[in-house]
Amino acid sequence: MNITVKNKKLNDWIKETADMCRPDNIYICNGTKEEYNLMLSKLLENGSAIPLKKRSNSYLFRSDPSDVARVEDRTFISTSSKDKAGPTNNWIAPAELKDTMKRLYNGCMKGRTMYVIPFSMGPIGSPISRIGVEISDSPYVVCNMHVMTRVSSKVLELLDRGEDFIPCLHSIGVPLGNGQKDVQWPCAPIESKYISHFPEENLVWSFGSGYGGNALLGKKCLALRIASAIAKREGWMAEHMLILRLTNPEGRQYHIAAAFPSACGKTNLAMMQPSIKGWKCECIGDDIAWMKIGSDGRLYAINPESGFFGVAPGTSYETNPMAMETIKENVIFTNCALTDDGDVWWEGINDDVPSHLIDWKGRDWTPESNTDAAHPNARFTAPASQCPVICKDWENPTGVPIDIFIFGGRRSSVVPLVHEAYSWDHGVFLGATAASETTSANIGEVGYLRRDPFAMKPFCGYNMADYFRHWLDMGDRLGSKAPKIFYVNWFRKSPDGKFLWPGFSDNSRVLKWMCERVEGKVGSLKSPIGLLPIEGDIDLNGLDIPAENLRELMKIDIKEWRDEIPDIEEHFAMFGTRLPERLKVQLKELITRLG
Ligand code: SAT
Ligand code: MN
Repeated sequence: MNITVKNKKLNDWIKETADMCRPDNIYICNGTKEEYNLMLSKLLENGSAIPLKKRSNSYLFRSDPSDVARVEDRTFISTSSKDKAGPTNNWIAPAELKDTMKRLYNGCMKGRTMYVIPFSMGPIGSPISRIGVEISDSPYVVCNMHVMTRVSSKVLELLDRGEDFIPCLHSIGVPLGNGQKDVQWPCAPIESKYISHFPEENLVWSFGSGYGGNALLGKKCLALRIASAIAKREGWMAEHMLILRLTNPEGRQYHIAAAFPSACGKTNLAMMQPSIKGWKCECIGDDIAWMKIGSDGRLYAINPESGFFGVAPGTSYETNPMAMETIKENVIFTNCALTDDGDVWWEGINDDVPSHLIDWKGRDWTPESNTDAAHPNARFTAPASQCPVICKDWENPTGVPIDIFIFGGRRSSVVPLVHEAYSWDHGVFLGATAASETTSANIGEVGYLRRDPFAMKPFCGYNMADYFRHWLDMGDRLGSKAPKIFYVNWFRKSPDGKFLWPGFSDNSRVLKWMCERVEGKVGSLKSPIGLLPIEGDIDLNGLDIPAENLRELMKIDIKEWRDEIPDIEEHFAMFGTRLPERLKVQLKELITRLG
């Protein structure tokens, strides 16, 4: 071990873990550049990292083809009773799960180094922040954690002074025999992968995967699943939301937090550059918001992360120029394609498709190949500080006061471009019934419609019915200071399968309407599903969109909406008597309005 750790809990945990996993070495991380380079030199040496000639200090990694996304089927919320985890989570009793996993962890780090990564979610030392320590046997994880969280010896100092931390244990699950050569992306087979959470003791155990949220445990595991359970107990919120600041031409600032499922455009919206004159958008976070009620009674949000783990395919100077600027240097790319001149490439990055690439599986690829060159869930890991439109308050420990909540998802039909909730309870109903077509951010079928309440289905660390109740409670506490709630769908398609709305920077038009609703500058039309913009109130200046597209975008087909009801009823029935009465009332009212 390279450093002595004074914090007793940490010291004991390191010892226990080492006894169980039996690594060859233990290394305590300090978050420095030198350390990052040291990890990379190891990764270069064994062929895992491919340096990119075209981007300074940037590297490409190719995962094992079986390890390309989060594994929701293998993700567990292990509470003392199944009921506490609720019907939307996989559950195994803690003793049984720990038993199984201890057998897997036994000797799993042989031939490897065990890295101890002290990190802070949120600015180091801020009262809103939480400390975690990840133990991992993957140098790729160490590098990613450097970018996505604040890894620092200062965190160790806080621990030495007695601060508490959330232990997050990770192993890729591939011990090495004497002299055995490592593979490029070691990981365990799917049936021995486990992403386990013990929210009653603030503990994460992950085994078998090296990819994204399965392995970078500060993100979904700590900052969402564990933090949501803590937030419920302590009266705050941990949400799967981007945070942005919109400034109107008069200089009035609005802060928006928006929840969409993984790979539905949170990063694009968070960095969006408005197409409407005089409006400015700045990014605070693209994935997670922690929110607390401030002394003025308003809700304040921070981004606990310090980097972006964004979906590469589809990212371009057209769709997200600020992301493109963010990823020019110091980036870790995973599962992108490689160009012959040493750059990354992915579907949608630009119009010229190279005549030759190496695809994400390391094979030759030409435009005639009928496979994707980059995996659809290929990612970039980049420091948030490199984003040209990062808000100057993005690390302000007080956070920013939220004016607007947005929910949404991918719906090729039924759901209009935008509607506003009638009330907080109605907004909670909109969040609780949110549905989206699935994406490749999870291993499983892509494109089928599923209810994904608050975009938290994969990330809520306790019974979702109690989570709904928590939202209602927060609304009661916020009262007249509660953010207004809206629901959007950028993804509606025409009957011939084309997107009806241009999206991206033109989404600013919808956000502008929301801000004007907050100010009471514009009215609205009552509809069975919520309040709609009055024709002419959404600023379409400079946008060439056929009138029939707009009509189609805003259309509410009563029959289609009536057809949604049985599915909502079934979704709610899952929660039994735990479902808050106030949501049943909302459903009844919707049914009445639909007539
Ligand atoms: O792999 S992650 O969980 O970090 C990405 C996502 O699903 O949003
Ligand atoms: Mn996410």
